[in-house]
Amino acid sequence: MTASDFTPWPDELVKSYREQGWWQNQTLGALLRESAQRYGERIALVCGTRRWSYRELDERADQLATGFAQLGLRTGERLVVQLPNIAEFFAVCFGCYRLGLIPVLALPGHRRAEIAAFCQLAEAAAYVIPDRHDGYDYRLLARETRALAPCLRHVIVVGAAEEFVPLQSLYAKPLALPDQDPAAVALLQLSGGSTGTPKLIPRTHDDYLYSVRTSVNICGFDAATVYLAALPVAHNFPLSSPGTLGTLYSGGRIVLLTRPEPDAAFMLIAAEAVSHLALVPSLLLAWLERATSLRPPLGSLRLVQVGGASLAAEVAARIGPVFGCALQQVFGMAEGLVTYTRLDDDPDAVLETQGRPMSPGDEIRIVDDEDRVLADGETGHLLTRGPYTIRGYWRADEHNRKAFTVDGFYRTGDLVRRRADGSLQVMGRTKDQINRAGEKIAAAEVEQHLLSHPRVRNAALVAIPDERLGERSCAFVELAEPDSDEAPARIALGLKLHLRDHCGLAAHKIPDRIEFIDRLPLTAPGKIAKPQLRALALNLTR
Ligand code: J2J
Repeated sequence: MTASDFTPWPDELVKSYREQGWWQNQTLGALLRESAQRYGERIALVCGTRRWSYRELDERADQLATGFAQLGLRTGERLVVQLPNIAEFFAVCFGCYRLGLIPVLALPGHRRAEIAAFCQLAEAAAYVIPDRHDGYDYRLLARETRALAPCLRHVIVVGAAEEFVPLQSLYAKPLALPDQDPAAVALLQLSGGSTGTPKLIPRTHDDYLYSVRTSVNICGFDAATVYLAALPVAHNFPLSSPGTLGTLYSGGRIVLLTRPEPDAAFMLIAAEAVSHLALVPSLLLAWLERATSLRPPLGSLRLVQVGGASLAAEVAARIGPVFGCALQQVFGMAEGLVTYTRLDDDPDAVLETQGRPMSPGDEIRIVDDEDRVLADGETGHLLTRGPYTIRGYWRADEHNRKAFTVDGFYRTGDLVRRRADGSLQVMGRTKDQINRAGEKIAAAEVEQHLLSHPRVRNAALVAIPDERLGERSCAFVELAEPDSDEAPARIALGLKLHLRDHCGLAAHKIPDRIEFIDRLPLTAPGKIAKPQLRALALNLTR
């Protein structure tokens, strides 16, 4: 790895994080080994009709690590892993950790544009996919990606592999593997992003495990926890806050939900006696509505965590009466910082705030536009650093100079205020992003793709508030030849197809609405006036 792959914490902080026992010199591979020794035959994973014990998951990880090595993959190399909520996700990831391969955690919804970019940026040596999922054939995507990313030496398929390598063939008789370095990068998370190119987030074993263990303590996970993984398992929230890793650390059981439909979820909750789950607000809303009419038996539920996007207090207040369990608000980011409301907080704090940072090592600065620290109660930019917040994105030196202060604080792009009790409230954001049902869309990325269409002279993407999704996207487009006879709806459809088929963008990034405009409004320095466009979009939908 080169220096800019990963920006280390300063030496004196590393020393202090170790002295305080925050970083414990353990790898993710070792965490599973320890849990397997402790919990052996207990069930770790439920995936459809399959049940894997801790011992079985541990063995599969060793077998795959060996299989990966025999395929010629080497410690420090990257694999783009794009798997849905299936047991193999865990076998593959732990196989990677054991060999020191670095998984790039892509989401099932990503398509050619995203996957090719991840492969190129990470110089990935392999790409792991399911054969099909949710009606989509990932082998087609693999063929397209291969042509764009010559660094890929292998495509590994869960299921029918066709010309690729079947994952099944990689479960090899385990050979002894060298111990991995806990200070090394364990995995690459995806950033929500606000620029035209995706950013990868290097998380080390030390820092990630610290966040998992601390989350476990705050959220009360233990060996009796049955965690329903309803969100995509690769996402930072269900992976580490405390999520599936927290469950495996605690000796609990992970129940995998392949698609987050409420009816299937309610059946699984009842059948497996699920106690904990994590949702984004849009899913929560859909589940609450369905549960209100269906009245499913949800007596096993103890805690529903909600995060990833703003949760309205009225919606939050319905969780207790409808689900019969407690709520925890979670404000987090794949870059690091996670805040939680505590299980013993006043109801007011739980309903109205996004909680407090999980670690005493989290430093929070709320500042004005000139980086001057603001008083409690004032809304400002949230900056943070600490024992599990990255100091730099993967291979992004130039962007890092903007995204981090010189003293290493990460500029989150979120606007927050702090109450006297220390709880944070998320008030908005400054990053040019759309938070659609918890999925982050970088406006610049979609705008660039729109601009690649010959009919588009200029384009801007903004968020419109949406009752169900939280936000949806609206693209304002200036046409090169605005006087065409073609119906606007047809041109809009053409642009959407261009984004999907020509650019290969994930479905959630295709604008929900496209509006044509003669001239995009500009600010004095000549930048597109997005606040004006947001107001315009709001008016159009009224
Ligand atoms: C408002 N905005 C929120 C919240 C995140 C736990 C929980 C969530 C994420 C996550 C995560 C919010 N209210 N409660 O990684 O471990 C917005 C903010 C934030 C961005 C990060 C975790 N919770 N957000 O959502 O990397 O804008 O992580 O900066 O996907 O989501 O997005 P992401």
